[in-house]
Amino acid sequence: MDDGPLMEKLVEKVLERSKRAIAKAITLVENHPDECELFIKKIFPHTGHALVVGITGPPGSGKSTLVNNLAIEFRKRGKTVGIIAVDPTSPFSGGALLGDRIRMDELSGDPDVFIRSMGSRGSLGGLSRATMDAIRVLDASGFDLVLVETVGAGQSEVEIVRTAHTTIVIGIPGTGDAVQAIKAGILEIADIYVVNKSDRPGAEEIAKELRLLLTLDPHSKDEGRWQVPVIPTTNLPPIISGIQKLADTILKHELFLNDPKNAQFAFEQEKIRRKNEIHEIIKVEIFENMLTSLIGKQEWEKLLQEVISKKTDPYSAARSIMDPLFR
Ligand SMILES: Nc1nc2c(ncn2[C@@H]2O[C@H](COP(=O)(O)OP(=O)(O)O)[C@@H](O)[C@H]2O)c(=O)[nH]1
Ligand SMILES: [Mg+2]
Repeated sequence: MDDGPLMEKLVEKVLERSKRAIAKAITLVENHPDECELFIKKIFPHTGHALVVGITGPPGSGKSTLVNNLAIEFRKRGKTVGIIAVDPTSPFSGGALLGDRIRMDELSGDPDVFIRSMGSRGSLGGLSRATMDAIRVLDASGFDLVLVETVGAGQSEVEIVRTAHTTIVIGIPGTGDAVQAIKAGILEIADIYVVNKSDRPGAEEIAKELRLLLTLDPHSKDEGRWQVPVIPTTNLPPIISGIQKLADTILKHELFLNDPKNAQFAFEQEKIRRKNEIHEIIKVEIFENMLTSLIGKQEWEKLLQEVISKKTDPYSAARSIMDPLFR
């Protein structure tokens, strides 16, 4: 695509919330970093209206199913919903039951819902950057909410989740999730904690345990501080419960962020998000472009060999590559 009329047309169509154009734009941000840059430049002034909600948790905890039901709930309330599922291991609703699938079809036929999964095709740091840009595309298209499902696997989901205004962390009974979440620092990123599959035994206990752990944070009672709620949910047809409360809580969190009393807090959060994004862009640039211009393939091989044979150490190797930058 050139940067002329075709790109202009795509921008125009994305702003009109054409599903075809949105799909095309997301493919562009995934696969064509050069054109992506110009495209994002053009849509950027139209962004900043959507509430971005990140949903993270271990594989199989019911993220896709929950996102699905949450989208249905928000549609009932007249909100438009964009969904991005970042799950390299399984596509959207991959392991879901037939019932879920039918409901998902119902969703994807709705002109006010857009669903897209993104894989881990992109190289180092590429997926988080592509995800941030995909969120931006949906934001510019005027979706009220953008729900982003990421599989909880450590650092990467923390990165993606930092793009969200509201972060929902999911755990399920009987897996020691609560303790795990704390160990992995996952609880700290939660604005809302969901205990899903609460049709299973032990849900009430884990919810209680989490509420207790949350009060142990010395800042948890600070004035103007958001109190992280723990919400049990069930998404096992025909039993669907806790979703309305979850939707209410998400909107309550949005009100909290928009409250002038919390303007400073919201501003600091926004600063972290934008800084994180700029870092992400620089990181990708450095790895993909600058690194290849600093060191040739053969030099790489030689250097790696030296580290493997312990002739040199990794720090010195990295320094030797970066040296020209600081001279
Ligand atoms: N028992 C029970 N099963 C659920 C619940 N929510 C989802 N599941 C099932 O858990 C499995 C994994 O769900 P999925 O949404 O694909 O999980 P994800 O990998 O986190 O996206 C599917 O078979 C769902 O039907 C729930 O509340 N209770
Ligand atoms: Mg999933």
